[in-house]
Amino acid sequence: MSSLETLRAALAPAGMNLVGVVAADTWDAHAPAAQQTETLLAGAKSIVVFGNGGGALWKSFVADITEHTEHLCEELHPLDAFVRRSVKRADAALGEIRRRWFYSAATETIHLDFRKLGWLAGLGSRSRLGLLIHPTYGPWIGLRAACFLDAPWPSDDGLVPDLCDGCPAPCVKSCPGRAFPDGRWDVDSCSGFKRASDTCRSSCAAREACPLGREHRYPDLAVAYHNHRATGRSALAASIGIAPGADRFQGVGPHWDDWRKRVGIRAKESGT
Ligand code: B12
Ligand code: SF4
Ligand code: SF4
Repeated sequence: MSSLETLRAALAPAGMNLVGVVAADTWDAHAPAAQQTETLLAGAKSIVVFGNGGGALWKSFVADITEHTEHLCEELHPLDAFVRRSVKRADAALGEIRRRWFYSAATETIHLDFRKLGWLAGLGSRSRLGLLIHPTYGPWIGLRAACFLDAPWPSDDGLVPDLCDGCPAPCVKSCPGRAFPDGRWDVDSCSGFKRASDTCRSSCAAREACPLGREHRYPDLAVAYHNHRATGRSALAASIGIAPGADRFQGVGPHWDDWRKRVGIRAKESGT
């Protein structure tokens, strides 16, 4: 088995079932200097990108926190921590290859543009929703980790064609927050609405309206967890029998505005 296959097999049980490879030159041609391979891992030849399609990651995560309740109670961002532990375990598959891992968590100090990375890795197309959407899983995918490697792994052929092409855009019509002022998702309109109203607390009507990958929608608890960290997290804790008060981070809110400040939103549109 190649190192890629071994790594893929090691991360699949954690629910990271989407894998794509980008050639270093391709990434460098699309990335700002601070995110190019020369800066992040000089000599890197390829980048492998891991994501999750549908509820597989959530299922593995819930199994893990059910068995080890401290993985929920003691972590500020338990799902991100689960991803990191899973990657650390799988990393041995890379043997002596020089590499550097990056994560998509909002608390990272280096924010790779994971949607762009996923797109270049052939994991989906850009969408009106602002999310990368996948031919099978639609908007129900997450991008989790990427590894810059000093190894020329074969990259995936071609980009996924525009999956919004020809769609009557129910996402736009169903958004109560008018967050698509020019027909595409706008972060300020969306976060402004979320600040002013609780309507989108447990789910995003625009994401729910996309016809692609409906059967792969995340479980309700996962949707709630991603949409509102405080209420979603308490519902998750209750569902696995964690007593109220046992979770050190119960009540931690969604931090939308904090995250945006941290990553210096908005980066200039690259047009790619
Ligand atoms: C900060 C952050 C936020 C902030 C700000 C969002 C934003 N627009 O940047 C807030 C808190 C508001 C937020 C909200 C959400 N986020 Co968010 N967020 C991030 C984070 C941590 C950093 C994003 C970043 O660096 N932004 C700075 C620059 C890059 O942003 P930008 O200028 O808006 O981005 C433009 C470029 O990407 C450019 N672009 C250039 N080339 C290409 C190519 C493609 C294919 C695409 C799509 C875009 C693109 O167009 C973009 C849009 O104008 C990323 C993880 C990561 N490291 O990428 C997750 C991430 C983007 N978020 C994600 C998700 C799922 C969400 C939410 C749905 C939350 C939820 N409930 O689950 C919402 C709604 C997002 C939406 N509709 O786009 C996913 C997206 C997965 C996917 N399928 O695309 C990511 C990748 C995290 C993950 N674990 O998968 N998020
Ligand atoms: S979270 Fe609400 S306001 Fe934002 S895009 Fe979704 S439906 Fe619209
Ligand atoms: S509903 Fe249609 S336009 Fe909107 S994101 Fe899905 S495919 Fe694209």
